Amino acid sequence: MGSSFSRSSRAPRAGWLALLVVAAAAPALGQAPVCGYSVVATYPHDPTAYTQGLLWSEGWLLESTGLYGSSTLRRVELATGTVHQQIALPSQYFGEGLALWQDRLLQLTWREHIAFVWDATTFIPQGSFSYTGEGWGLTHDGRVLILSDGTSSLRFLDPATHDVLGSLPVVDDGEPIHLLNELEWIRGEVFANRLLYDRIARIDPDTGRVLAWVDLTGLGPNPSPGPLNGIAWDDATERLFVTGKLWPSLHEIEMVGCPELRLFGDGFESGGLVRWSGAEP
Ligand SMILES: [Ca+2]
Repeated sequence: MGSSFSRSSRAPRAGWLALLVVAAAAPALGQAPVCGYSVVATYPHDPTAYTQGLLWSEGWLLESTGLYGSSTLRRVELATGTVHQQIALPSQYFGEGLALWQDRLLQLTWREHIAFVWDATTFIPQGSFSYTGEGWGLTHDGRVLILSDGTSSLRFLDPATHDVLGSLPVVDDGEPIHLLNELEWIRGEVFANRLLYDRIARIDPDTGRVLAWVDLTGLGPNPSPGPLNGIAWDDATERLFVTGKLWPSLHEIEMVGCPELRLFGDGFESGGLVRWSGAEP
C-alpha cells in the first residue's frame, strides 16, 4: 500500500486510495463493539478453586468447582473468600455450571451428562437430571434454563422437565462464537465467558448476536494460573463479579464505555426467551 502512495502523483488517485485505506481499517459491518472495565473492589478467592460456575444469592457467592477428584459446590463469603459450606462431588464427576432455580441449585458436570440438584440452603441432594452433550455454563432468565456446552450455541431447557426447548447459535458479524463457557443472565442479556479469551460476550437472547465484548485484559493475576471464568450478578445492588480458574482474587468490576444493558429493569417484559418457553409475556 505504501508503494502505491509513492507512485501516485495525482491528487484524485491518492484520495481514492486513502478512502480504501479507511474502509479497510474500519470494523466490518455489524461487528460488536469492544469495551472495557474498571475494578471497583478486589476480594480474596480460594486459589485451589477451579471455578466453573458462579452466582450471587442473598449475600453469598455460590460456586461450582471442577476437576476430577476435587469438584465441589460451595458457599463463599465475598469479603474474605472463606468457604462457609461445601459439598464434594464423587471423584468421577467434573463440576461445571451452576444456576439457582427457585430453592434448588442445579450443577452441571462436564462430560458425565448429569446435573445434580441440591437444596440451596442445606446442600442436601435433591436428585439429578440428565442431558446430552457436554455441560459448561448454566443460568436462567426466570423462565427457562440456559446452557452452554463449549460449542457456539446456547440451549434452552424447560426448568421442570429439563427438555430442550430450542437452541440459539451465537454469532458476531456472522461468525460463530465457539467455546461459550460460564454464563450469567443480566438484565435481558446472556453474559458468557469464552474459554481462553479475556473477554465476556454480551449476547442478545432473541437473535444470538453478540451485542458487545467486555475486554477484561489485565484483570486477575499475572502470570495467570488459569483462564477467566465465573460471572456473578447481584441484581439488588447492580454489582458484577468476575474471577477465574484458580485465581487468588475475585473482582467487582464496572463496565466502561459499554452499551447500556438491554433491559435495565424487569428482564421479562420484552419477550426475551418467551418464544422458547411458550409462556405469556
Ligand atoms: Ca454465573
